[in-house]
Amino acid sequence: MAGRAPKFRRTARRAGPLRFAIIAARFNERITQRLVAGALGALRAARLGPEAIEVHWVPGSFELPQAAGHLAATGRFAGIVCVGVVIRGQTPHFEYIAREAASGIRQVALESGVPATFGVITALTEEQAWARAGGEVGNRGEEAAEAALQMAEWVRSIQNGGAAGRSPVRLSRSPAAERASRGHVRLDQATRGTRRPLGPRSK
Ligand code: DLZ
Repeated sequence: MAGRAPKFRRTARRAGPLRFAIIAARFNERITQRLVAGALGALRAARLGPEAIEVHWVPGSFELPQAAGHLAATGRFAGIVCVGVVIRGQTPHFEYIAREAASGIRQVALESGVPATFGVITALTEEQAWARAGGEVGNRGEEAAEAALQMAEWVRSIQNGGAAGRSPVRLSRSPAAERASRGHVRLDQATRGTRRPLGPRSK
């Protein structure tokens, strides 16, 4: 299935002092480079300068969530764009890596409160991957960066009293995630002592 991400109206947006990270998986690096270029293009089009963008490389897509977790915990980023290329091989390895990358990135976003977006191509062939890395089906890196920009702006708008927030939807973060984002402490420090121990619940 090949879908097109919605185009964002660039003129209506000011990115301000927000900082963004791009995390890129080295596996299938030649294709990933195109995703990084797409993501950088989208962030620069939002008038973010080099000082507001960091690019970090990890070995493979499996490592993307780990790196995203570390970067989110620094409290330095308004959004994190994860890019990688997973191509089906002859074993189910592909499924594990793709699933772990997707669910891990989602988990980081939900637990940290920092938007982390999924710019990972999951393709059956290398040809399909190139088509989604700036070919005829778009650029998943660019799309993920656009999504991170939109989410970061939306998060900022609701934190500023909802001035731009006509939407009735409100995400409530856990007190721990709130402390982590405000005080720049690591989420595991913020949650220390607040978690219910594992095991059967007593009544
Ligand atoms: C091992 C592996 C394989 C087989 N395929 C891919 C792939 O298609 N895309 C990708 O990004 N990474 C792949 N990897 C590497 C894993 O993501 C990971 O780096 C290693 O399993 C080490 O944890």
